[in-house]
Amino acid sequence: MHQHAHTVTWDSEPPGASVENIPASSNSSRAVGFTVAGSYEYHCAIHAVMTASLLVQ
Ligand SMILES: [Cu+2]
Repeated sequence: MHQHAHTVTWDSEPPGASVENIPASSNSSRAVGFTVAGSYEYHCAIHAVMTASLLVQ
């Protein structure tokens, strides 16, 4: 089986938020609590084309 490692590396977070980056890992899950509303942008540090945003309301 072939597993790819990825990261969650934040590019921007709402003022007051400080969610930690998630280091390279594969086939894993993580529970993250978001307590500050707003838009969070992130990418994978290994694969620059992997970008996403997350809206906390
Ligand atoms: Cu990746």
